[in-house]
Amino acid sequence: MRNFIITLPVALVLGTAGFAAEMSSMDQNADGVLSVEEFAAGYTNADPAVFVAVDTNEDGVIDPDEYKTATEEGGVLADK
Ligand SMILES: [Ca+2]
Ligand SMILES: [Ca+2]
Repeated sequence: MRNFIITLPVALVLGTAGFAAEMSSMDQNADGVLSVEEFAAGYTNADPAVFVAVDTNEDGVIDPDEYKTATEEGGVLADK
């Protein structure tokens, strides 16, 4: 009897890992969210208004969901 290996969608897995690594590299105090200072250090050319635009629930920090939305296609941080 053969064993069948189910191939995971590799691109999706790698994309998720890349996003998490990128955010954790900016999360200097490792609390899982980006403060305005951490964001500014990671995006030195970003206008302060961009932080406000990314922080959609207006709690003063960028959480992983907000960061992911902002960096996806069409988001404020998406590469055009
Ligand atoms: Ca942080
Ligand atoms: Ca937020």
